[in-house]
Amino acid sequence: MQHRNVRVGAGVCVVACVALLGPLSGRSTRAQSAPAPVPSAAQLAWQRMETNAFVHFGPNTFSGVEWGSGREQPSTFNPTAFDARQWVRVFKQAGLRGVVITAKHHDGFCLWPSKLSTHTVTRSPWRGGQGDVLRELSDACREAGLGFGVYLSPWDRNHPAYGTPEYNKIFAGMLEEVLGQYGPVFEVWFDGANGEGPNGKRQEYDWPLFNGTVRRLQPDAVIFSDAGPGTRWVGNERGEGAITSWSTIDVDRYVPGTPFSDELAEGTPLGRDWVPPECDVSIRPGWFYRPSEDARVKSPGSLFRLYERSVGRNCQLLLNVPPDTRGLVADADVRALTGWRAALDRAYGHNLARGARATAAAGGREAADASRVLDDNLDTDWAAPGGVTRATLTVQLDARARFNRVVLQEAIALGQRIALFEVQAFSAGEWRRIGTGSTVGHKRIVPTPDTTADRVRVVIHESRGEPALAELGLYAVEAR
Ligand code: FUL
Repeated sequence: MQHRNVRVGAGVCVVACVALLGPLSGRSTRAQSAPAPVPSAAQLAWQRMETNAFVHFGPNTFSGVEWGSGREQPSTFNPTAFDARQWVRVFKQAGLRGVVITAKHHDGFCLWPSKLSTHTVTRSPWRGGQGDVLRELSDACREAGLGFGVYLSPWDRNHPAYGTPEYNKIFAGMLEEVLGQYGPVFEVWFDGANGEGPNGKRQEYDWPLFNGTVRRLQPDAVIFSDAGPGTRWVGNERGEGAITSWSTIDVDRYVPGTPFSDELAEGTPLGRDWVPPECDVSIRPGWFYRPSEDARVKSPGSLFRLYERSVGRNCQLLLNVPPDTRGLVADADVRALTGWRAALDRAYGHNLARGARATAAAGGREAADASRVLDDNLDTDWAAPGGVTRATLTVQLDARARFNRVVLQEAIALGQRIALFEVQAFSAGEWRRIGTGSTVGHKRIVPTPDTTADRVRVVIHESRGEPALAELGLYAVEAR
């Protein structure tokens, strides 16, 4: 996603507004008149995947450009040792749960033998023109238990029909090919970029046709575009979510390629539609592999920070790892991913609050079932009693522990509710604030100063409806 953003005045009202205007419950006419949106079962499963691999692969891998012209020879595409199983092995070891591949990038080159284009693998020397990247990758994903997803660029610099109404039917036909023959697809990624410029071809995309085709063939696939409807672009390619991060927007305000992309990171607190943000970012400076960037692969520490600023801010992380000209994940990327996984395991492998005692007070009384936030089960939660939007949840550890991250997870099957909270630790005879936050959502990682305490509490000040927490964790991250 690369847009020339136009800054538009109508930003979203986030927590500052909440704090100024008072509790959300009882204030919002929309909250009163419409039920708050919740994720579909497919979105819920998708959000729990947390980190997935993005794979940019195609003629650009061999030509070294980011945007192919569509005039490149199909013979450009000729990986010498293609092995989708190697990709999947590397991704799985890194903890990534699914793979989204550029089935067709802007150059129009199809990584599967499409009957609707002449710019395809069939015209390449790879596997004697008999190859099908999607077949091999989807098989490898299925064997390894990873999700298989596809990126398709509507913008097509090769197809002769591009710029005519006919193209919409062709693009929908390509979707049918890609979605109909490779088994379940967990995500379909529609790129909003279009660099045609002032004298370029203009194409009015038929989004209802495209989205309808996905729904018909893969009803459980989550559809990505700037505007959703399944997941939305976070509005930057740095891989960073916003500190205030709502899973909701009003879908009808946005289109793919929206000029309002600066609003997408935070979302809309009382938005009508559940469309959580996704952070796409490359492990390298470019989206496609270039040998000259082998020394510029992000370090494990940098990937770790990306994780905390994406997944830890209620976003999905779609990490691009582009295979090289052999058709393999390059050694430098394998090393970075291995180091990243080790860092994540060291930091988040052990919840210091496990086995602790949790109690909650809400609406002036002790509330039951608080232990559910410590049962390591996202399907159980503690919720404040009906009508109560302020609550305090206290965790008593057996012994003092040192930590510097507090991880909260809302029971998002019920919607996203928490809008303002703080975290306190009991030390030197009093409760001290160690962190504050606005939204939580699926996961919120709150960095705190190094703290040693045996009692921690989360004080929820504002919530759109009764707050419901599924999990709470305390973790110690090494200085890096
Ligand atoms: C952008 C594209 O133009 C880039 O090439 C890349 O695919 C990125 C993920 O999205 O819009």
